[in-house]
Amino acid sequence: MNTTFEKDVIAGLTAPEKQLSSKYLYDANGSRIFQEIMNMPDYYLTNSEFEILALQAKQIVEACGFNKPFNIVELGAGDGFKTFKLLEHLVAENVAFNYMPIDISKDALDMLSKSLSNRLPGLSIKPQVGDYFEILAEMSETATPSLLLFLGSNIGNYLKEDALDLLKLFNSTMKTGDKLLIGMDLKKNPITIKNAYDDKDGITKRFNINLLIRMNRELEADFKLDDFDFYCYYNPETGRVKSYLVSLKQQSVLFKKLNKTIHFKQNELIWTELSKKYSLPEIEKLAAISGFEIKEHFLDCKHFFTDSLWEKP
Ligand code: AVI
Repeated sequence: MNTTFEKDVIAGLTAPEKQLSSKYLYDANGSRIFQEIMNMPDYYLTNSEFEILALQAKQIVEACGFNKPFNIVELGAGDGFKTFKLLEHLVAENVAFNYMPIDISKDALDMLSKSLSNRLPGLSIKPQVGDYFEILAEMSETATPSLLLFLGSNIGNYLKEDALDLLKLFNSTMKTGDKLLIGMDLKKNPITIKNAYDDKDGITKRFNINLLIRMNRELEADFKLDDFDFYCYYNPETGRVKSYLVSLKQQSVLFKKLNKTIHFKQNELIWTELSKKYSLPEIEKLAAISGFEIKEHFLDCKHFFTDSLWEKP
């Protein structure tokens, strides 16, 4: 029986236009490289969202308007670095809430819980290991109001229909009056966006090439790393950054574990990632068709990024 990864790799690399899902970029090594990306000065998304949460925590919490204890449920919490500012504000103001980070990685949640308990001893933290939807579905049965956090422009990595399905699924697990704070990267000077993804130090290239290393290790493939390069472009008309691996020559790659050989033409592409940038009217449309009402957009001072607060009516 093939694993989902194996099935997805076979389907993606035998399709007429080769592609691999960006979720596979995040093995342990890929997650470390992504941390490096988040620290690059040109990857403005990190600082923009950090600024929003650091400077507007009070306004965000007020706009939620909860008048009894509530849960803050973070989807894909990661290292919780940005969320810290929001949590710090709430603890300092003696607001009654539980912080429930959800992640599939128990290790990531253990590290996050430990560091948060040290830095914010007053915080009530209830980590939830597992699948978003199982946990959200369980929580929809309690009467406690919830603020869902889906930060970091993660929604931008989903194809249009998948993003809509995901938002509708969030909506279906939420109670009337629950809120969703969703981080979305905004359309802006295309050069600024290009520089965030096509970095001169080649960190984003390493992030993509790591997927070949992962397939070599987990699927016993024999990708020659030097025979592939990285390419990405931003289309300001669609707001889409598309990232690719490029086969530099005609070549065949053997996947020993799958008993399969995949052929590549010279300059053939493997599409690895979509990073969608939005305008505010596009965000408003997306909220409406997924069943939400927008309470407020919280933007950074450069208007690069928004954490938008949506309500389930
Ligand atoms: C995780 N995600 C929001 C990042 C993005 O900006 O699309 C992943 C990334 N890919 C290349 N750089 C960063």
